Amino acid sequence: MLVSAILIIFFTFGCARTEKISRPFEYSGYTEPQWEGSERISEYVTMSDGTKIAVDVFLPQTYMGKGEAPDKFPVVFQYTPYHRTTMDMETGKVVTAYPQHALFLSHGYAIAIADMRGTGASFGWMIVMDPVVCDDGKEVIDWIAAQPWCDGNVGMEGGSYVGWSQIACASRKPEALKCIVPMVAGLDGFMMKPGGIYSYAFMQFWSAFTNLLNRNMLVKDFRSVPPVPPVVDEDGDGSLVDEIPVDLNENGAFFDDYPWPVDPNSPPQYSDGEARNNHYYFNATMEHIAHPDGAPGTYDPDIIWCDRRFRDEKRPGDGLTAADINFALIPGVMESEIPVYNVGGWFDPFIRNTFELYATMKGTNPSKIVARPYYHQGISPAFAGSIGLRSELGDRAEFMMALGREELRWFDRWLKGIDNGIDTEPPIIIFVMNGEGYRLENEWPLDRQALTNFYFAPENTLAKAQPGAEGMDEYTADFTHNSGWEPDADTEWIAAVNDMVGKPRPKAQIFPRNRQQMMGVAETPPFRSKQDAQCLTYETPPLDQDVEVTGHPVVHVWASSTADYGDFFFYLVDVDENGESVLATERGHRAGFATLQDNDRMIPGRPGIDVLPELPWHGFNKADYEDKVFAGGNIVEIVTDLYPTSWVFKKGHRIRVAIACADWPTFKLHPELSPLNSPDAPDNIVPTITVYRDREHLSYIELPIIPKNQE
Ligand SMILES: [Ca+2]
Ligand SMILES: [Ca+2]
Ligand SMILES: [Ca+2]
Repeated sequence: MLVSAILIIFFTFGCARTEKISRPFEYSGYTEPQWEGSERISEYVTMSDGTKIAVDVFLPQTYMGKGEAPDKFPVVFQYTPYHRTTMDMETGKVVTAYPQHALFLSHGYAIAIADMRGTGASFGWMIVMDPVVCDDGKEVIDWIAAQPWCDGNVGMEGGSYVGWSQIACASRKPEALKCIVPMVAGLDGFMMKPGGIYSYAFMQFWSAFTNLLNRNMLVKDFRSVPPVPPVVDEDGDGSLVDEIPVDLNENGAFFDDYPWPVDPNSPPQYSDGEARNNHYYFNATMEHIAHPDGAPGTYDPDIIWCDRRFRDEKRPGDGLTAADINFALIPGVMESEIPVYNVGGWFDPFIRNTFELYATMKGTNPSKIVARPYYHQGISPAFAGSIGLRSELGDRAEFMMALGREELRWFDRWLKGIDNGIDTEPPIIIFVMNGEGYRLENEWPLDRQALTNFYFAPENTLAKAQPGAEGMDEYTADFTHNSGWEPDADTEWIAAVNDMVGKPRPKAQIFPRNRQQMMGVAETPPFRSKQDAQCLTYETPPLDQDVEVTGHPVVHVWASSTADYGDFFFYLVDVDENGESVLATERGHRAGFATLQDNDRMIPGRPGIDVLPELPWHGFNKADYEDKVFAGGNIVEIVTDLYPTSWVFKKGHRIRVAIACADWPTFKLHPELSPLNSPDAPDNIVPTITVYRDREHLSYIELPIIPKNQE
C-alpha cells in the first residue's frame, strides 16, 4: 500500500527517473544519484620490487539517499601514463580530467587513478607497455581491494594507453577486477606501423608529449599540461603546489636546475623557502629521466621504434618485440573471463584492433562493442552533422557523457550485480554514417553482408564486370601526398621539447590532422578532393541507389614498379554530385610484406587461439619480408583490408578508390626510397608503378555491402 502510494506520488509529479530505461546511451531508474561531492586521498603504494606508485582516490562524500550511508564502494580504476590528476597551478586545486567520474561518484562508486611507474609522481622509469607495468597494475588493484573503503569489486575504464592498461591488468587476473571498458585501445603490437609503415608524425608528437609529461615540465605556450600533483605534502602546510621544486632558470623545467642524486649542498629549492627532507616529487621525477642503478632511464618511444622495421625485432631496455607487449596479453585476458566492453571510433587508427578484441574474446569473456563515428580524441560538430550524427551529440561533452551512461550500465551490471539487461541485449552497437545512425547487431562481420567486387577498369572506372584480357595504368609516386585535410598546430613545441631532451627536431613544420595523428580533433569532414588529384583513382558511375558498406573492405592490387621497393596507401572515398570527395576509410601497406599469413600468428607462441575476424594478415616479421620485392619487373599482388567502417554512399554519389605511394609526414617515407625521410631530398628514388587490371591480374576492392530492407 505504502509502495503504491509512493509510486503514485512519483508519477503524479512526473518524475521520469522512476521509469526503468536501460538501452544504449540511455539509462535511468535502476540506480539513482545518491551522493554529492567527493573527498580525495593521495598515497604511494609500494610494489613488490620497492617502486612507489602514486595513487589518487576519490570517495563519494555526502550521502543524500535513504537509510544508512554505505561506507564501502565498488571502485572504478584508471591506470594511466598521462598524469593521474591535474593540478591548477594558480589555485592548487586537484581535479580529475574525466567528466564521467562525477557521474560514477554520484552513483556510489569510488574512483582510483594511478600513475604508471616512470610517469606522473610515481617512481621508476617508463618502458612503454613493459610486462612490469602489467604486474604493477595487478598489485595496485590488489591494494585497492584491500582498502576499507572498497567493497572488493573493481572495474576499469579509459582510452588509448589507458585502454591498453586494462587489457594489461586483466591479463594478470586480479581477483577483484570484475569488468573493463577499453576505449580506442591499440593492441596489435605493430600499431605504430600499420601495414608495416612507421607512423612518423604521431610518434614525433607522442614522444615529445611523453618527454614533457614525464619531466613534469610547465612550459608556457607549449601544448602543455600542468605538472602532476605531488603525493606527499612534505611540509604539512596543506598545499601541494609548493612541493614542486622551483625552476631556477625559468625554462619550464626543474630537472636541469639541481644535481641528482640530491646534493645536500645544493638541494632542490621550494617556493616557500622551506627545506624538505625527502624531496619525493623531485626524486620521483628524476628517476623518470635517469635511474641510480644505471638503468636506461627515460624511454623514448620514437627512438626505440622508428628504425625497427619488423614485428619480431627486439627493442633495447627489455629485449621485447612489438608482439610481446600487446597480443601476447590476450590469452591471459581470455583465461580471466573478465567482461569487456570495447569502445571504438570509426576514424580511430585502432578500430581494427577494437573489432579483433571483440571477435576473438567474445567466446570466453562476456563482450560488447560500440563503434562510434569519431577520431581518437573525439569529433567536431561539423563532421558529426555531415554524417547524420545529431548535432547535440556533436557536442563533445554530451558525446562523452553518453558514453559515461554506457559505462555506468556496465559497471552497475558487473560491479553491483544489477540486472539491467546490458549483457542480454544484442552485443554490437554500430553507428551507420550517412545512414540510420545507431543500430544494434548480433554478429561481426554481419552475416548478411554481400561481398561485392568492384574491379579496376579502363578510364579510371570501377566496374562490377570482370575485366578484359589486357589493361594497366601507370602512376608516378608523389611524395608530397598528405592525407591530412587541415593543418594541426605547428611543430614548434615538439622542436622545443626535443631541444631540451637532446633529440633532433621534426622533419616537418606542420603535422596534419587525420586518423593517424591522434591528438586533436579536426574541425571539418575529412575532405580528399585535393589529395585525390595526386593519386591514381578508380570510381563508379553515380549510384542509382544508396549503398551501405559495413564491415572490412579488402583491396586486391597487382602492381610492378620502376623501384625495387614501395609503399601503397589506399583510400575508399565518397564523391558527391559536385565532385567533392570525403574519406570513408583507408589503410597503407608496405609491398615487401606481400605474402598472407595465418592471423592466429598475431599472438606470439601461437597458443591455439583463433584470432578473429579472418582478415588479411602479413606477419610483419623479418622472415615475412621480401626485400627488393619489385626487382626484375616482378608483379606483386597486394592484398590488404581497410579499416572497418559503416558508411552509406548516397544515391547520385560515386564510390572511389584512390591509391598513393606516400602519405607524408603522417608516415615515414620508405627508407630505401627516401633515406632522409623528406619529399624533396635530392637522393630520393621516386617510383613509377604499373597497376595491372586484366583477367590474369584481377585488381579490385571487395566491399561488404549490406542489403536493404532486412528483417
Ligand atoms: Ca606543502
Ligand atoms: Ca630549469
Ligand atoms: Ca584466425
